Amino acid sequence: MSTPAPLRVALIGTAFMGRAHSQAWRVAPRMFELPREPEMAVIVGRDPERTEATARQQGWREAVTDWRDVVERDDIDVIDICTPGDSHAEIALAALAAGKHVLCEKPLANTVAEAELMAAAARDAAELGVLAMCGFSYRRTPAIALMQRIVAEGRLGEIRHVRAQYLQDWISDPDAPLTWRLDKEKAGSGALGDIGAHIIDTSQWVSASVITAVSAQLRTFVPTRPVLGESSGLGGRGVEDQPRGPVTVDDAAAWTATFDNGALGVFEATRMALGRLNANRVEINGSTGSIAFDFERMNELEFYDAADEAGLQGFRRIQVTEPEHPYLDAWWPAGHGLGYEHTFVHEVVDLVRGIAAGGGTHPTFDDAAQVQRVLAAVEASAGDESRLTQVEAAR
Ligand code: SOE
Repeated sequence: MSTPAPLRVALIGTAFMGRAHSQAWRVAPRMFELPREPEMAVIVGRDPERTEATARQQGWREAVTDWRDVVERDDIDVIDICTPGDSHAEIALAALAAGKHVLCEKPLANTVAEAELMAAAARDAAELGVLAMCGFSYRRTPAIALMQRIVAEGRLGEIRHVRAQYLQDWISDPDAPLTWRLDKEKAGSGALGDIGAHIIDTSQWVSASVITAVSAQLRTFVPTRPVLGESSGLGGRGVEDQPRGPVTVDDAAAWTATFDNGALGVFEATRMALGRLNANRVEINGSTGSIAFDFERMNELEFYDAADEAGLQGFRRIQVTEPEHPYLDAWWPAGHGLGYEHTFVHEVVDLVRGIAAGGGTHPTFDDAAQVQRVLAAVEASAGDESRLTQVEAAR
């Protein structure tokens, strides 16, 4: 029997997501049985020294500085895009046109128009057996995957409420520097697209339903921030002497939503919730049960079953670490727990299996374009003050 051809990967981006994905490509074939062996062929980054260093540290064979030099190479099968949102569409469209499988970080793009072009290109590519997947990595948190399974089994009955929050606090300090994530041109939007996109994706996936309408508000609490430059050193000056530049995205977003299954959604995404570091929470209430998750306790899922005996009812805490739980049979004995990085490992496992099977992976670019349409609707709603009903002043 011939050995299946390796899957040669080029990853674009050396920052947080570049490192998270590097770790995933390295670990996935060590812990899971994969139908094709990923080969960490090339890493791409604009800064040659940093890219060389990342290649050495993370285990990439080659380091190059321009993605255009790799996207059509015959010795590359997969393009993994870990750059800011403003370059996703250009890279993904070029890669799909060259017949490469694509994994693209979230949110899929910076606009609905780009996202829809990407989704159309992905549909065409799928006809030729080329796969495109968007990196909504939290789908691969075992507890969220279990949540999806429990809801799909109908254990919650008719879904009534979807309550989702993604709370961080990393820019609560008004002197936290102006990064690309606070620049609309680069990032598309702020907390909304960065972390709100995750809870939109999770809640639509878990509830097997899409959001059809929203009513929203956005806030930018700190309108200017210190510009620290590439090195981010202050060069002996205090932050108060640094020039400040405009924040052009939201710090926080809140909205209500209508789902096409009739459920009522309440959403909140913020980078200003002091003390909440990565509180990615989803709770769903149905006619026969409820389910709740918080990423700050990522190995647990709470489940309430209205069929439980009277007097013994209550939320049960499931430790999602058993071999019966999604992805867990490849890992540690029950109770030992997984971390954030495992979600990316699972993403790579599912992608490689999908490529070998010729399809079936999710989230597709179509799923991700639907998230993009919700993001756009939230911005449109928040931008239209006439949609806010004023409370009558006291007389
Ligand atoms: C930053 O807010 C961030 O890193 C997001 O960009 C990620 O998608 C999320 O997983 C954690 O927070």
